[in-house]
Amino acid sequence: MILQEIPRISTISKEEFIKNYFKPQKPVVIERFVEHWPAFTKWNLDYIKSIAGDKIVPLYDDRPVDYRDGFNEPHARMKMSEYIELLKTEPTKYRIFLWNVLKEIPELQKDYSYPDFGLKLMKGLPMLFFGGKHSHTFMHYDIDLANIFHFHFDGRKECILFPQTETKYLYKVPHSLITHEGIDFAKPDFEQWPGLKHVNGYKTHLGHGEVLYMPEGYWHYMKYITPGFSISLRAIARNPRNLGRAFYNVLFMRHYDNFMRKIKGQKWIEWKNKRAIRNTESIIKQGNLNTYS
Ligand SMILES: O=C(O)CCC(=O)C(=O)O
Repeated sequence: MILQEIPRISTISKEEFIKNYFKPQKPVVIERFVEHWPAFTKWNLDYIKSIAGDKIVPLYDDRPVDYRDGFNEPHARMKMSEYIELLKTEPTKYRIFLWNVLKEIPELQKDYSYPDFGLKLMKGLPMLFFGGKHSHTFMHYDIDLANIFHFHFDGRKECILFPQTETKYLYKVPHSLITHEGIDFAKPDFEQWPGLKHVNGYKTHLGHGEVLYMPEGYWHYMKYITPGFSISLRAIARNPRNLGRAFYNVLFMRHYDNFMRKIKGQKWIEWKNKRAIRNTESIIKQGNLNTYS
């Protein structure tokens, strides 16, 4: 597995962004892009607690997928004030995932603006993510294969990314957007998951006020080094193939997966996990691969 550092720049014009990162579909971290946003000085966990402490929030942990859970269904709920106290006092696996700012804390809109990167951002979908020390996401990509601008606040977060070209080595679970849930991408076991020896990706650590650009359909794994939160702004996929896959995922794939969970139960999840292993193993058997570690 090769993980090259994602390039970092202080700030960028839209012309440079389009030429150097959007067109070649390469990730980048922009370190000082939001220093003029009120959010840069205001946004921390205490501030969120003071304006949204009474909200009941949906929480996700890293438990294996269970057929009884619907697609993206939360594992627990808690008052935001209790959740933030938990984040600040002890490591917790609970994360908030895809929480719509406009609907849930509209007041936060005063603190940021939609940057002009030369792409049309989807203004109705600014999403918030929170996590406690050491909590992490599955390695996944987003259902709409969008271009994602991920702004981080009040903490440090490790990010590992792979382009879609690496999917064949990643033990992708069919009819889903995740890799096999047994893999720990922070410390991969190459004996158990030999496909990962051949994979070529990117890594970075995001700090307060930094923005990570993730190109269309990029796989991403995020691990919170310290408690913190992020907001993602997104622009629709431009590559017609990615756009087609986005429509397929939204209109067909997730409903088919839910339907199969209902009729086949846990056997469906087990079959998908086995299939993920079989697919990558057959790529390895075909040979002629780069080996990085
Ligand atoms: O940071 C997280 O908790 C997940 C972020 C994510 O998956 C996204 O921005 O699409």
